Amino acid sequence: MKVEEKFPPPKELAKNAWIRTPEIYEEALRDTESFWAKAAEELDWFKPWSKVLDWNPPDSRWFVGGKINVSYNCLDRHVKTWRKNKVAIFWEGEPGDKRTLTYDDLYLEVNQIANILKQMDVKKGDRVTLYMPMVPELIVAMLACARIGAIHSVVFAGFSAKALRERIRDAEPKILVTANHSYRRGKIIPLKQNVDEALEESSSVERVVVYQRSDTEFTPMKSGRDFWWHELTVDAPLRCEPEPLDSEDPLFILYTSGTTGKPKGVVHVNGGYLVGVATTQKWVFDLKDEDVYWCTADIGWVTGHSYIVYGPLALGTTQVMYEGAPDYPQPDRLWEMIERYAVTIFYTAPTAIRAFMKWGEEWPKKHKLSSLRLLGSVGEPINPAAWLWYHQTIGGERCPIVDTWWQTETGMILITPLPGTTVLKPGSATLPFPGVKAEVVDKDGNPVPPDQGGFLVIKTPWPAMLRTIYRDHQRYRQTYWKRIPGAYFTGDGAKKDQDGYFWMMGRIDDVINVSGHRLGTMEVESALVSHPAVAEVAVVGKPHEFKGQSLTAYVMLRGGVNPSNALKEELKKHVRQEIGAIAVPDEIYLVDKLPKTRSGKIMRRIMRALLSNEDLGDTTTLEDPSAVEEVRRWLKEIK
Ligand code: 7RM
Repeated sequence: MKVEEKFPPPKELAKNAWIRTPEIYEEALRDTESFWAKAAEELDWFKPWSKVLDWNPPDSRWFVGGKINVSYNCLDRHVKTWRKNKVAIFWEGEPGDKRTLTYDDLYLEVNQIANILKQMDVKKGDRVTLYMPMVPELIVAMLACARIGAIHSVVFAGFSAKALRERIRDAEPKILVTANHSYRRGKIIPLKQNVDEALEESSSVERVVVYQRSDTEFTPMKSGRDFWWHELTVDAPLRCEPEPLDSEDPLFILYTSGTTGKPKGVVHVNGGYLVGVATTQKWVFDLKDEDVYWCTADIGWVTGHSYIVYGPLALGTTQVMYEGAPDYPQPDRLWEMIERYAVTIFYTAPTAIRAFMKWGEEWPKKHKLSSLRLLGSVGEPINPAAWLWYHQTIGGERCPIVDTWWQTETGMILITPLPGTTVLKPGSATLPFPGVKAEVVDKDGNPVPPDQGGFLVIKTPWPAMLRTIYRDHQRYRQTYWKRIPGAYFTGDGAKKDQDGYFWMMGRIDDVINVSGHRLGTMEVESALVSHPAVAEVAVVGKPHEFKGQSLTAYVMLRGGVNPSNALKEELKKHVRQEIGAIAVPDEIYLVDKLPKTRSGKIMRRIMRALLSNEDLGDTTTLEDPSAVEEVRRWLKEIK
C-alpha cells in the first residue's frame, strides 16, 4: 500500500461552525497564553485566574489564583439547563443488562456519594482509591471526589491484589471504593476478594464502600469496615455544595508504568487538566449536542479518565459505556451497540482494530453502522493496513480517523488531526494540537532533518501536563526534564516527514504496550525475580501481530532448580498474581546465561532491537557492534 495516500477532510465537516481553519495553528503559537485563556473561558469558574501561566521550568502553574470545581463543570452547569434530562450515559453490562442515566441522575448520585465520603471524614486533599468495573458508579465516585476536593486514585480492575496493595501503599487512601464482582467474558471476577487480600496487612484504608454489581454470589463483609453502596445511599443527603478548589489543587493520581519496577503516581490538577481535556474533546472529536459518543477504553487507564469521564461530561455529551469484552457473547457486540444507540463518534485502540480484522468483516457487516461520522484511534501506532480497514469497513469511507497521540502524563491529546481541517495520512498522528510545540530531536536536543528518527519532545508547557509524581518530585524532574535540554521527554521515538507530519515509532525506553495496556518490562522482571526459583531475568517486548507488542521473558534459574514446562506455567501464574493477566509473558525461555556488558548490565536494548528488527542506529545511539554480534549469537542458541 502507498503510505503517501492522503485523505482530505469531507466537505460537510469543513463547513462546520467550530472546525478550525489552518490559521489557528499560527495564531495559537504566536500567543499561546491567550489561546488557552480563551479555551478556559468555556468553563465555569468560581473565581477568575489572575495569570494564565507561571512557568518555572520544569514546574508550571496554570490559571493561577482561579477557583473551579470539576464536578460543577461536569454536572451542575448542565442540570441548570435543558441538559438536565439529557442522557449522559447509555450503559450496558456484559450480560446484557441496560441502564440509561441522565445528567440529573448522575448529579443526584454524585451529591449523595460526596456526602457519604464527607461523613466518612474525607477532607480536601485526602486520597480515595477506586477499584471498580466499568459501571456508572465508578464515574459517580470520581466526580464525588472531585466535588469535595478529595484526590482519586483509580486502579484498573484487571490488576491483581498485590498490584492494588502497592498502589494503596503509595497513595495512602482513607477510603476504598470497589464492587463485589465484575464480569469478563461471562466469568465473574471477584474484585472484593482482591480488595480483602490487598488490605490483609496493615493499611491506611479505614472504610471500604462496596457497590453490589450482582447478588449471584455471597460477598463476605467485614463489620465496621465494609459498607454496601446501596445501603449508604438510602438516607444520604441529596445536596452537597461543590468545593471551590484552586486551579492547581490535585484532581487525581493515576499510576503508570515507567522504566523502573515501581509505577509512578502521575498527578493531575483541577484547572489546567479540565481546560486541556475539554478543549481537545470538543475540537478533536468535533463533539456536538446531538452526537452519541463512545470511547471503548477502560476508565482504569488515562484514556478513560480524560475521554470518558472528564472531557465528555464537561461538554454535556451523550455517551455509550460498556462493561465487558468486545467479543461477548459474539464478536459483533460493539457493532450491535453502535447500531442500537446510533453512535456517531467511535474512539478505540489499534489493538482492538486488529482483533476486529482477525475476527472478520462479516461481523461488522451484519450491522447498520451508517450513524458513524468520525472515528478515533489511541494507545499505540496504528499500522496503515489497520487504518485502511477501519476507514473502509467501519467508517464506510465516509468518516475521518483522528489518530491521537498522548500519554498518561500529558493528560490530554497533544498530536492529532483536527477533523475538517487536516489532510490525513494513514499511519500518521499528523500535527501537534494548536498551542503545542512538539519536535523530533537528537540526544542534545537539536532537531533532526525530515524523515529521520529521533526523540519526540514537547518544547513548551500545556495546561493538562502532569505537575509531579506523587511524593517524588525528584523523579518527575529526572524522568521528564533531564534527558533532553529544555524539553519534556516523552520516551517515544518519532519521525517528521517533509510536510511536518509526525510518525510515531514506539517507545525508546523499557515501557511497552501490550494490547493497548502500558507496562514496564522492569515491573514484569521484578515480579519474576520475586519467585524463589528465579535468579535473574530479562523481559523484552517484541512486535506482535494483534497485540502491538508481546512480552518475552528470558529467565535464569537459581542453582539446583531444574527447568521444566511445569515451572514455566508456574512462573506465568506467579506474574498473574503479582501484577495481573495483562503482564503474563507469551514466551518464557529458561536460559543458563544472559548477555551482559562488561559492567554487568543485561543488554536489553540490543535484545529488543534484534527481536524487533529495529534499526539499531535510528533512535538509539549506535551500539557496540561486537556486543550486537554477541547478542545475535546468544539469541540463535536459544531458538
Ligand atoms: C493515551 C495513552 C502512552 C504511550 C505513548 C506512546 C503510545 C499512545 C499513540 C501512541 C502512537 C498514538 N497513554 N501511544 N497513543 N503511539 N500513536 N496515537 O495511551 O500513558 O497509557 O501510553 O502510548 O508510546 O508514549 S499511556
